[in-house]
Amino acid sequence: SPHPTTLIPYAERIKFHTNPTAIKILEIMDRKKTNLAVSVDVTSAKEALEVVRRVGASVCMVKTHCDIFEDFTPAFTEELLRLSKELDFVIFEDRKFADIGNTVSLQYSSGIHKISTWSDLTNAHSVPGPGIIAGLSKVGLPLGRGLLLLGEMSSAGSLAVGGYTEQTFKMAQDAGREFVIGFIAQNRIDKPEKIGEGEDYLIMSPGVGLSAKGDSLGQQYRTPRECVVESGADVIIVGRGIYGVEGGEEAVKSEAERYREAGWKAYEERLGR
Ligand code: BMP
Repeated sequence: SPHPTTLIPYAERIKFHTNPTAIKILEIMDRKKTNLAVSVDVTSAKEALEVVRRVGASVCMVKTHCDIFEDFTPAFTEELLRLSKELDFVIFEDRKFADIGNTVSLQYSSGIHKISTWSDLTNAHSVPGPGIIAGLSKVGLPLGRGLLLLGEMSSAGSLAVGGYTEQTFKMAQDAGREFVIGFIAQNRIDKPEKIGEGEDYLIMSPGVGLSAKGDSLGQQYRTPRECVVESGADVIIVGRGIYGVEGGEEAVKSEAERYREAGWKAYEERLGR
């Protein structure tokens, strides 16, 4: 039987959250009719902004790896922030923090990237234990930011399975939902028997492709329908499937729309509409 959370429309899940970023994501998804996040993993910040201008209207979220950009400057984040307001999306820096609390608090707030100053959402591995959540929360919570834990990964041979995944879920649950708003995962790792009434988590799944099955480096793709209907994901994350499409700027824009439509159609199917 389907996971109870997956039977509730995005807009009706807003009331289960206090974190401003979680609320903003659900509001945008409902308003723009999109559960699509685009990952702009290009090495030029200038090019990344061009992709964002093309796809921004189709997505609820833009995901970055800011350490990939050869030309990263504060001007990039200023423009990304401006676009996030103009085109109505949330910014997710996919930093995958993985160190002790003190170190991650510095990595989050400082250095060249100052991630906490511009990114609504970021994520962390559970490997170091709950101190990683405390360290990031110290910086991010006063700014209204949100955090996802990596409960599972899309790549072949991932060690984030079984007991690791279960304990990651428990770590998030123990931390409370003020700051940890959900998971990067391939399934609903918030098992119905483990959650209470109104305990709502956002499950975001990367490894999504409508044509390719994977790449040569372990990535594995599923379709939007497999993610949203069969596995109950709330957000689908697409990178190369969108920005890597051949045919130039217009093709990137229409591919984003194609994924948005596929993701939304799957969402409506799971609601029984
Ligand atoms: P692509 O759709 O091009 O394969 O990109 C997937 C994106 O999602 C990459 O930015 C990658 O870092 C990220 N990702 C992933 O692929 N699998 C995971 O389990 C977690 C991720 O963050």
